[in-house]
Amino acid sequence: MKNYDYEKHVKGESQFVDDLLTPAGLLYVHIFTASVAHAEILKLDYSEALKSRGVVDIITAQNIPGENQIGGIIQDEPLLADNEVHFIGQPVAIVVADTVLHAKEASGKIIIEYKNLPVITDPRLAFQKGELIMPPRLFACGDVDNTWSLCDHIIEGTTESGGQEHLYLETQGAFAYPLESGGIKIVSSTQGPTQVQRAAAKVLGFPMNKVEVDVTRIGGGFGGKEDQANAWGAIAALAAWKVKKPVKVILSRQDDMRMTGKRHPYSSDFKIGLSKEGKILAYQATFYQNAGAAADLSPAVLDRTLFHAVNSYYIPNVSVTAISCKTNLPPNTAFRGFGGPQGMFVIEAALFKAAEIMGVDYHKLQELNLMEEGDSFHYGQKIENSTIKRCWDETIKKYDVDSIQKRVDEFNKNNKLYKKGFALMPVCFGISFTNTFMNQASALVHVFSDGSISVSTGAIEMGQGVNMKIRQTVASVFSVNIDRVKIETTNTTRTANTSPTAASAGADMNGKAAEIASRNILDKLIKVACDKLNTKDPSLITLKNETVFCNNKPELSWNQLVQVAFNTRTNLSSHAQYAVPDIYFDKDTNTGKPFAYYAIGSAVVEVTLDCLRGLYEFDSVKVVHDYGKSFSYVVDRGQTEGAIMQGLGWMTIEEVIYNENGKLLTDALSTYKVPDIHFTPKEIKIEFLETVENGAGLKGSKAIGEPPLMYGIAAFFAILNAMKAFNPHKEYKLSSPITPEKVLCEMYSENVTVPA
Ligand code: MTE
Ligand code: LUZ
Ligand code: MOS
Repeated sequence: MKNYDYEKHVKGESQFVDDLLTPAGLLYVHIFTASVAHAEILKLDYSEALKSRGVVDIITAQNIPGENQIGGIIQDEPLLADNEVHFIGQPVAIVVADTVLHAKEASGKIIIEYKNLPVITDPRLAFQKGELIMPPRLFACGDVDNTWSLCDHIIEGTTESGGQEHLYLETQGAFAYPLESGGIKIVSSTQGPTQVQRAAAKVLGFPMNKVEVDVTRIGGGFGGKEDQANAWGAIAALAAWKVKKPVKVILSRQDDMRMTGKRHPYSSDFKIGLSKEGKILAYQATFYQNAGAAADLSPAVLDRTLFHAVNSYYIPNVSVTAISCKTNLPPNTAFRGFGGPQGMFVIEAALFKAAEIMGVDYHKLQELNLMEEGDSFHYGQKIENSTIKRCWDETIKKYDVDSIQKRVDEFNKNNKLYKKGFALMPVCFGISFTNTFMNQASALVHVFSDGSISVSTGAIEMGQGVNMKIRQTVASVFSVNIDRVKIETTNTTRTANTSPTAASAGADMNGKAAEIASRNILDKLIKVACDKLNTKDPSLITLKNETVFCNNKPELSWNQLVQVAFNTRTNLSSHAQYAVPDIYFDKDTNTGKPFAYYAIGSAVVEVTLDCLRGLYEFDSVKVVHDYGKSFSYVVDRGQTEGAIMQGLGWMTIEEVIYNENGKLLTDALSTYKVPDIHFTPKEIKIEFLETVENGAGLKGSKAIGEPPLMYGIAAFFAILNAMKAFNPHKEYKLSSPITPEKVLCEMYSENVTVPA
């Protein structure tokens, strides 16, 4: 099954915010931002800027008619800086002009004076100073304190994991225009139209029904537009309201990189206790999350770190604490995996270190501790229909890990300046928003009198193929050709109170809502067919390949059925809501069943390291993944490959660097390296585990958007293994990303000489 969107992308026909037709008289915005990371604003003078050519208006916090507040979870983030600035790139004033150039020119004439305040960029320092987003969170089970004395091995250590730039191809942006009703319509590049609607309504002091948000598609989000599209939507709306004209704001790539938050960097401490056989008895960790200057989604990201702190392993005694630390950086935000990868990296580092000290293979230690069917996580949820071991065993068998080991050992014996390494990575990722209330979606389906079908849901197409999956779902309910089904733009007037398309649950939840709405209409159509064909037994009526059968005899075409239904005044529209059943979580005890199910799989990654230059190449990434019953093979495969690349990048070459003044040094693609075609592993093999239908997923499938990203974690340990082959006696830092520069510095510190 092809994905229709890919065709449009390749032909350049897909329309992103900056491509859409705009109303006449469009004005443009340039945002004047803070140039220091922490300061009191002593003076803001834009009188000269106002006189600059083409300028229509300049808007500051003082002009906001509603609340100057866009914080989602915690109300701690002004749309425009008021008395203080808290990070470089924080919006201070909105310059509206007839062209982008004129807006930018005027912005340069704004005069601002600051009284500098202390800048904190390090989460541990923020913690010491008591700069927290909220009180620390603790998840625990068993009794860690009384278990250490029973352990044969106790290993402690510290890890670092870096930030990550989303680098969606379409930068952040929106345009807005006043409506006749006095309301505002916003066209936004967002994963969360309802979130943009809510933020804009609050800033304007409007009820939500006066703000309409529409999204055709977005050019990637990766979590970066789950919450952080709100500001630009609200800025466009505020400006459109103030000047009473259509207004567009599109961030340049450099502004986008400077102004928006990224994946949260973490600094973590761990302590792990094992029996002499290698069973993990106790695990303790403290995660210092670098949240940036406001909460944004940090509290939710923090929770997912705690949920996934044990990855796929059974550990009877766990105590994990996470601390959201407030620093003077742009507020960090959702990024594919949403804190899960950060948590998993630490337990993998702990196991890697333990294996090193115990003198056993890292992957043997991983294997020994994998969860068994019916084991519980530290927050109480049992793993049911677990495929953790099956995926792992298949990976070992199918890709012959023993022979990989032999090949790597052999290579390393025969080569001095090149070394190979490999590592495995099991992944178990919970599917559902960890905030239970967010697990709802809705859909509106119309069957038109000519038999064509229109579907509106809360899902945002961001390249992940959700529209394709929903189209397939609706077409299969009606047994019609997929070309009959059109997915409409995502619009808050047609589907209200939606969750952002995130947590990998977009296709599951919106697809199920569309499925329910379609079934409602189908039920009515079957009644119509019964009447028309003079039968009282609806079970005799079946639809197949656009044909209505009665008692297995073809009787009517789809078009005829719809025509009869319309003529008999049958309701051919349905709205349906889907709420994920049987999930709950108690935020006081931190126990419950937060996830509908788990996405599961295993990977093995092989790398070749050039020990003279620090450069590395991935020989292969080989995966066995449980997709449930995949019904969109091309989409699922594409998601897996893309997520793997993003995971590899996060662990290796992508390095977000701020200096001590809070200035982003890696604000362009010349300084921030991302995976490209040359970086791509020479071989990517993906095996779909044959498995049963997953009733909690769409058409028996499993969510796929985020989970494979975490296979990339194996890249870090594969490289570390290659470094160990070069110099077995050195203790390497557990600090990612492990850039080529870091590889060199690590391997050649302490007078290590190149072997002759
Ligand atoms: N794939 C593409 N091409 N572009 C994206 O922005 N975002 C990822 C993933 N795959 C993304 C993507 C993230 S972070 C999530 S949560 C899921 O898609 C969201 O879509 P889904 O819920 O439909 O899987
Ligand atoms: N967003 C969110 C998410 O609000 N809650 C989540 O649990 C989540 N998980 C993954 C990605 N985004
Ligand atoms: Mo994805 S981080 O849930 O948008």
